[in-house]
Amino acid sequence: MRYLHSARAAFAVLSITTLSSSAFASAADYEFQPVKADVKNGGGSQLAVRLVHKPTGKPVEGALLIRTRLDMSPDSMDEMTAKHTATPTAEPGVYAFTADFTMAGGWALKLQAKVPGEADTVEGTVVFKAQ
Ligand SMILES: [Cu+2]
Repeated sequence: MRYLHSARAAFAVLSITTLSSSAFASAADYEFQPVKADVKNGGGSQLAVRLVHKPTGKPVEGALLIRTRLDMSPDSMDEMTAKHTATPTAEPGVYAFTADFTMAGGWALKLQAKVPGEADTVEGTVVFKAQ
């Protein structure tokens, strides 16, 4: 009975490993890129990222951004965050934000998104320079 239990546990671990490695491969096909890495410092600054499907090079429309964070980790200030809100854009595959920067320097926009036809969450980090 004990043997049976551990065998089942081993099988479960194996299944999870297989599942996550194949899932990682497909979510890794997507990349967030800066539209323009240099942005204006201060309040009401505009920033935008393009989501690209790397194998085809095509912009990805209709992604649902489930979590975003804008912080100064590129300048070793991980705890320094900036308020930002999503801004509508007409350009396909482009996701724009209005941000209130409080300091000049490097800012990382960290994104988690659900992409149509992709089961796994797509993650990315885009670095901007506010000046
Ligand atoms: Cu700072």
